[in-house]
Amino acid sequence: MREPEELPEVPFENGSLVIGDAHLDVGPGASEPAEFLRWLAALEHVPHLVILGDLFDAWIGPAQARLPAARAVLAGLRRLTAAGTEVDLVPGNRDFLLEETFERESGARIRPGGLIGTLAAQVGPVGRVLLVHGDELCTLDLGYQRLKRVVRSAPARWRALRLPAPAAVWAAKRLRKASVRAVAAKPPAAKAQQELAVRTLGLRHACATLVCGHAHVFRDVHPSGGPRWIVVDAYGGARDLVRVGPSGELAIACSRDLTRAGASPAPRC
Ligand SMILES: [Mn+2]
Repeated sequence: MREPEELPEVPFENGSLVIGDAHLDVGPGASEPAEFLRWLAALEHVPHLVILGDLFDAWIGPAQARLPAARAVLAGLRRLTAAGTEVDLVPGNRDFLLEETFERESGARIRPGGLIGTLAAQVGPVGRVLLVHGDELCTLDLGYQRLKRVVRSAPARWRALRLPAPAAVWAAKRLRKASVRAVAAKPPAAKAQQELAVRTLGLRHACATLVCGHAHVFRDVHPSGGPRWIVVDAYGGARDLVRVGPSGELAIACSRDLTRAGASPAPRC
């Protein structure tokens, strides 16, 4: 799937939720991510759930969907969408190979490049929330942005989606190791998300708020001349959730606090 210039707009109703970076291990031999599945199962009256990418620590293509842990997550999402929750997923740098098999089996929609949530109670840019994974904000990391263009190009995707499962698993591990080595070798400034990129994206899409993940460290700031910029913690962190309120306000929360009493062990936050 190509990343479109124009992003889709979806109504962001009262009670809509945003999470990111769960990094679920759904590889061969992985057990079902029980805590995440319990959390999904406990969601009630949620009109919309947006997952800001890196839901999976790696996704190798359609073969992944046949592994037991992946099937359990697909089934969990399917129960949620069947119960009436719209689920949108922005692919991250770890799971950019998510494709139609995932959509068909989960009922979720993949939104390459992100989407815009529109708040009913607000007009103009104030009523528009830009939702992206967040790796596109690391604009000083030229090597990474170049690699991203090549790896996500149509020919590379075509090859990756047709690899037999063992070859794909092997390739995913190799890529992951190379990426860990490359990331460790970079100075922190080169890996950081850039305010200039936040301002540029906010202006391009006329959005007064940008919500992303990828950095795994919460932030809620208002750069001058730019949109309000929220980075959610990786799923499981203390501030890993954005919830839309009745007047279109965005509240920062913790995913555990939404879980019904008794549905999960003592809350971690
Ligand atoms: Mn990421």
